Amino acid sequence: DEYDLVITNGVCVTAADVAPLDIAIRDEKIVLLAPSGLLSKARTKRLIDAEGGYITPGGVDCHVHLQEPSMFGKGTSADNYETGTRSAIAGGTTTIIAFAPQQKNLDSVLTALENTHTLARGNSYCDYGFHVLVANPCEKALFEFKKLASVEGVTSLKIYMMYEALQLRDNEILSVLLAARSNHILTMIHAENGDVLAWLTEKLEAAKLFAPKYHGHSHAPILESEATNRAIALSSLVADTPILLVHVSEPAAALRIRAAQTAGRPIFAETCPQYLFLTRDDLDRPGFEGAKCVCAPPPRDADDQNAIWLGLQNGTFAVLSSDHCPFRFDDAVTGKKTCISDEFPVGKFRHIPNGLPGIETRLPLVFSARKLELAKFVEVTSTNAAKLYGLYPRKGGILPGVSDADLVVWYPEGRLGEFPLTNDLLHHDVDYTPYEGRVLRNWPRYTILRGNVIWDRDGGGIVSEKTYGQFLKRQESSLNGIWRTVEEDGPFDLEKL
Ligand code: DUC
Ligand code: ZN
Ligand code: ZN
Repeated sequence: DEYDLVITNGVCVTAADVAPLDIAIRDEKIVLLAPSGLLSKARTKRLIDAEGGYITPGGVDCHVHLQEPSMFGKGTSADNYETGTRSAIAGGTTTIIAFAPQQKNLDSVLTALENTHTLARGNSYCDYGFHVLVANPCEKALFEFKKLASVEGVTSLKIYMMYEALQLRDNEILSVLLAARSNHILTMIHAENGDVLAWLTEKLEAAKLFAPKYHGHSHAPILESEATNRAIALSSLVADTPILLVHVSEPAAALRIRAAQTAGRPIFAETCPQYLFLTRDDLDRPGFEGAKCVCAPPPRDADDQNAIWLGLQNGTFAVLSSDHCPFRFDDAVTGKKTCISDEFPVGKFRHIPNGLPGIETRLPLVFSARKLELAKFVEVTSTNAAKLYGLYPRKGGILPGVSDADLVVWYPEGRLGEFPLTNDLLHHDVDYTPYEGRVLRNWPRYTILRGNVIWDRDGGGIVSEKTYGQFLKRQESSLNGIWRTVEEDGPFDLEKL
């Protein structure tokens, strides 16, 4: 009855409680919680003294793009499974859910999934699951949803309402929603109006407005609020099938989501650090540097940031994910952020790949900002993500006998003082962070995955292997019993419309 690991003198934070507790771990699981100090003399292979620091469940980052083809067809996103998950664990994230992208010219989502398994297998420092990205909802692909959920453990998918290469029309969205509904698959939606984007982009270019900051103009807030409203309406037509609006950036969309939630509808939402820490001014950095902050939706205004913080505090947003989707600023390969070329000597905003690195900085930035109660911080960065995507209580909690021993031990508050975030602290394969110079106050001291220390900041950094991460087959979503309420509504019925 020796333990594998005991953590003593820490303050445990869950989505429900903050309490000084010792934690005992055996066979990859949390097996016992005890009053603080009680286990400091227990028989154990390894003892960690948290010295009064906080201990949180390992981060669950449920929106991650690794080694994905760029949305504009050239090159791929910068991090592969090895470098992306290395970066994840150094920032306290022990589980990711990444995308298995289907292209329009592929009629199978199972093939897309198998291709992505090949990229990830044996290459992941953290545990991982997949969402499929559905770009071609043909009959065959929709038929495969059943196997996806019941055999493959993939219980969520993402669709886009923009990007030529990925955009679905409303009729296609309805077909996806219906097939997802009958298989209890959660549909994530990138809600921006692609046609309005194309129109605005043409207008801006006609006026010779090419600089990175015009990316922000082309993605006006109305694109997002309109598409969000439409997505919610389409879900209602298909008997209120649950949807999740990803990366919500602006208050009109958040208000629409909040209203649907208040009406009891199964509408869920996510936001990301870029909408809390960047503004449109960051798109207007000198030279071409604004490209470093080009993502979709784009960073908005300071007032909008406040509305997004509020939406986290009041529960409008169930989850805070990274949307890690990096492209190198300057690099020989295609897909770089500096899209200046012989062909486009001024580097037009429409060619800047959309997406930012953020898998490693998500937890330290938000933890250091001190704008969320600690329990809320854990809820939106770990527990709710696990519940929403069918991983709870194995992930996202610290239930003895049930939860994997996935933990972050933070430094005692004040130990690190205030220090600037710089890209050379990070472990991704990206030549910049959009948050260069931001003030941090803490960082994961140890990251523990299934009872093994995998990140030891003062003792070697990454102290694990890229073969340690395991694929996670997921159950259907359990957040707020979302599929229970759908059952009560009965099946989709044309006669009811
Ligand atoms: N949407 C994402 O979810 N990630 C990166 C780019 C995008 O548009
Ligand atoms: Zn998106
Ligand atoms: Zn994304």
